[in-house]
Amino acid sequence: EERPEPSSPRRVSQYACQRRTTITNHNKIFTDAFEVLVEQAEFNENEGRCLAFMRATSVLKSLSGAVRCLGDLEGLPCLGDQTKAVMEDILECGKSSKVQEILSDEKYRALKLFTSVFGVGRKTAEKWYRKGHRTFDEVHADDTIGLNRMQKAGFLYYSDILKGLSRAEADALGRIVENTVRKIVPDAIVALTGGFRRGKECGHDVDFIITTPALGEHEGLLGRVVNKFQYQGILLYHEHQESTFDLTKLPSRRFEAMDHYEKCFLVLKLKRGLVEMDSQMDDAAQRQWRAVRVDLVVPPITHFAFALLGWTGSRQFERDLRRFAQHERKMLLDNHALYDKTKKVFLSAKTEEEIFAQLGLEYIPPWERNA
Ligand code: DCP
Ligand code: MG
Repeated sequence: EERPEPSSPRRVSQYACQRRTTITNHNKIFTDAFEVLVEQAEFNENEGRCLAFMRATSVLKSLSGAVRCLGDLEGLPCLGDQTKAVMEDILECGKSSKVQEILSDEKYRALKLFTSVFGVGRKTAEKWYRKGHRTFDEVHADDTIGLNRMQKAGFLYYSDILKGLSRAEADALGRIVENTVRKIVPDAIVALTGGFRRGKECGHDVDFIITTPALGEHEGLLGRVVNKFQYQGILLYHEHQESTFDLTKLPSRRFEAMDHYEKCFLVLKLKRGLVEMDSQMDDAAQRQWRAVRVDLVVPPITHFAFALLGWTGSRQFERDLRRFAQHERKMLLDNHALYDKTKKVFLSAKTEEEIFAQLGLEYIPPWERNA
């Protein structure tokens, strides 16, 4: 197997799943700017532009040093004229005029604000903007707008949720989730996934995959876990989605489609004192708890590795795993399964390592998937 020299940027793969990307980003000045452009393209439903800037962002995150001039980009994939023009601006003036323009754009600012609410997606934000709203006060004052349960919780716990969680808080939650689950099924598996599994220091939520070694024992588990949270007085909000899992279905081509496992989107009370108190005490900090977002996903044990791989992310790493599978291997991959289109068979796997091996990819550990 060919293994590119770490110092040579000339053999960087166009696929994020063939690059090693730690949380250390030497090119934040560029990737922060690109992330604004990605978001703007998303709001405008410009898929091509969105993808171009996402891929460029991801390539820059994988580099072992800062880009100091456009010449440093020679040989790197996914960096087209548009991305280079933005980078040139930043190299010359310290910032991009295009990005500055977007950051002060009225529509961008309103959509960015609205989508920062848990339960408010691009479409809802757009609807509110079209009604002429620019602030939360205007949204709340409009009685033609009906908020769903999730959005109500989103506004109720807005500042707590926006603040996200630290590593220490995620670990404290992990202990709570694990203790609760193990009271029901003593040998249950509770695996931290998402950004914290990749080694991130903070995140917008904590994601867990829960399953049981005995097939079938996972059924009904999630409902009982949520009941226990309620009983403990820490359940602030939950949306339970039943499994729509179908073993005969082929892996979905569409990345953004949610998977079919039983899952629960939660807002839980995290008691203070489990982790260090904040030094500055604002209103919310006077309380003895704060609201945090938690996602629990429950696949059957037979599909644990696929669920874990799919939920570990990053989003770009997942996108490129699927793209690699399809274009380089004629295989379909999603959070449930891997299907070989040539042999017309499902390829099973017990571990992430096995999935990488089935794809003919060098194994990339979670902390190097921050693409
Ligand atoms: N995921 C997915 N399909 C979706 C949503 C998420 O495959 N429709 C995967 C990719 C994500 C992971 O799940 O990396 C966790 O999703 P999060 O939104 O929680 O993202 P992160 O945990 O990576 O970041 P953070 O929570 O810090 O924002
Ligand atoms: Mg997460």
